[in-house]
Amino acid sequence: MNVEGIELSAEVAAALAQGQPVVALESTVIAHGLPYPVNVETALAMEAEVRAGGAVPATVGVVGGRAVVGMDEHLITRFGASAWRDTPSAERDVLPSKQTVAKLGARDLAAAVALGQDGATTVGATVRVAALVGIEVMATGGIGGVHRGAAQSWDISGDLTTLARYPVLVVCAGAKAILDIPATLEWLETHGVPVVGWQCTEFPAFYTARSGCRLDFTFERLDDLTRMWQAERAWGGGGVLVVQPPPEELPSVEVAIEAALSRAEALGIRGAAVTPYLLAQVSALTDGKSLDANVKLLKRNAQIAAKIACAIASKKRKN
Ligand code: PSU
Ligand code: MN
Repeated sequence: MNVEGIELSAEVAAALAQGQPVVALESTVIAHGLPYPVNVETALAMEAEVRAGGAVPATVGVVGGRAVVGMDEHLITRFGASAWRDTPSAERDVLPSKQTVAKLGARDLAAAVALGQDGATTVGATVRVAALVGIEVMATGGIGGVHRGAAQSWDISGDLTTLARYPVLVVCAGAKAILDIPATLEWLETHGVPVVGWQCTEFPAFYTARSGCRLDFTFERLDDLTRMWQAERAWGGGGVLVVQPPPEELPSVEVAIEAALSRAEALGIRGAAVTPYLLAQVSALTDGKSLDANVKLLKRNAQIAAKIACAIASKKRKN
């Protein structure tokens, strides 16, 4: 599909034209969610997982005012290197670029395009671009959600509203407990976004399999999940959230989360800066243990997303 302002890599364009499976990947996790150089390695490892699963990866970002679908290694490295502020100083000195790359939610895309800017796309922005070009599946680590204290701050991630609006199936490990998970699930229910478990019965809390929130539906077989997706499409629904637990659990992150939240509060951090700040703090406070868990679950989600994309594509070919 040709959309003004969106540039598909040759590989992604060919795959979409031929009805081959494609998995969209976000770039905010690269530029704002993980430190350099782990972010670049992880982004490339996710792409490798998607390929190993038989699908084509499409990392999305805005470059010079054009949304690129299918960023190459050079671009991914440039975005990753922009996270230099979160990077240990020894690494910082040898980075190829010290330019910062903005964090773009779905609502920021048009302005970034008009002003010719660079920006990393959040889950929400990636979903919006994916839907425009006909990519049905996306993988990420955790989605944004309703923040703790949202009753006062009104801080609810644009990821949720975008998911309610655009038809993309997003695979994630739930949401981090820096968020109010029950409130996030209530929001998704109100706005009609199905949340289903891939081989799990509880909504995962990113670092742990358990959040205390039970899911209404569990899928054990790809075929069933594909039929659910097709029904959602046929019946005019929007996005679907597919959750699976992290491959390795990191217990007792709650202390780090509480500390991160109170620091953010004391520093008066607001808006788009809140999530990246909390992510970096939790990582620092857990001695990088959270980083390792984070990388593993990102790769695992990419793996499952590839399988789902392949199942959807092959079902379409049969119809
Ligand atoms: N949660 C994570 N890691 C991340 C993000 C969220 O565990 O990297 C990023 C994603 O890009 C997500 C964005 O879409 O943060 C949400 O930001 P906000 O809460 O400002 O909407
Ligand atoms: Mn927010």
